[in-house]
Amino acid sequence: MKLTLAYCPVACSLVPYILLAEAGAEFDTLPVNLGKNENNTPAYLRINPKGKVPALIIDGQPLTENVAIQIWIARQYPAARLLPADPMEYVRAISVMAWCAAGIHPKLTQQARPERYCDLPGSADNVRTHGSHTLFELFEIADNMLAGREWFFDDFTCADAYFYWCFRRGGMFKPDVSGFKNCVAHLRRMEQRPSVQKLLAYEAQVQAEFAKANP
Ligand SMILES: N[C@@H](CCC(=O)N[C@@H](CS)C(=O)NCC(=O)O)C(=O)O
Repeated sequence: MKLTLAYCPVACSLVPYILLAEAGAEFDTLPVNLGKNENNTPAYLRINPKGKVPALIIDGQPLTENVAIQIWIARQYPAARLLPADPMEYVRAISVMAWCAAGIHPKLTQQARPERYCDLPGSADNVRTHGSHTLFELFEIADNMLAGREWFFDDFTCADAYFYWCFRRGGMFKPDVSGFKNCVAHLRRMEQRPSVQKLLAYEAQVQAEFAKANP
């Protein structure tokens, strides 16, 4: 089976990268420079008409939407146990993933692309500040979920990889997220995983390639 992950550094496409690495899958990547709007080229829009990463191309067939891609990886590589075996825990893990996608991600976009939320001149800072309040409320909820736990469930799952991205991305914006101690500890735990170390090395490599191509 041939797998190609459409990927951009720092973006949420790092989640399936980590999970494919966790599963020991063989895959290659299609680097998409969002900063250069490569996600809206005709060639990329044929892969994902929504103009977003990630997309996982499976034997030539693109699969889009992070939650669906993660479930596909978990089901394709059951030995990696990327989702809980217990049916109730399984859907609870999907609940956390859906929350990352539909609850947290839009608040991160509000920080990164405030002009998509309000294009009144001079409104960007207000949009960001307003959004960061909600983002903090969401991180508070996650901090409580992670209290006294290593992972969201008994073992590492897709939900951990997805929340890792959310919290890491949140930390890249102005609001200081260091007060969310359990989230910070979770992030540090994630950074110990070989899959995340592989991702971080790959991310740095692609960032350097992008910088060289577009100095
Ligand atoms: N609903 C999509 C959202 C993906 C998404 O928004 N990806 C961002 C990167 S984190 C993106 O491609 N942004 C490009 C843009 O919006 O122009 C999913 O969950 O896969």
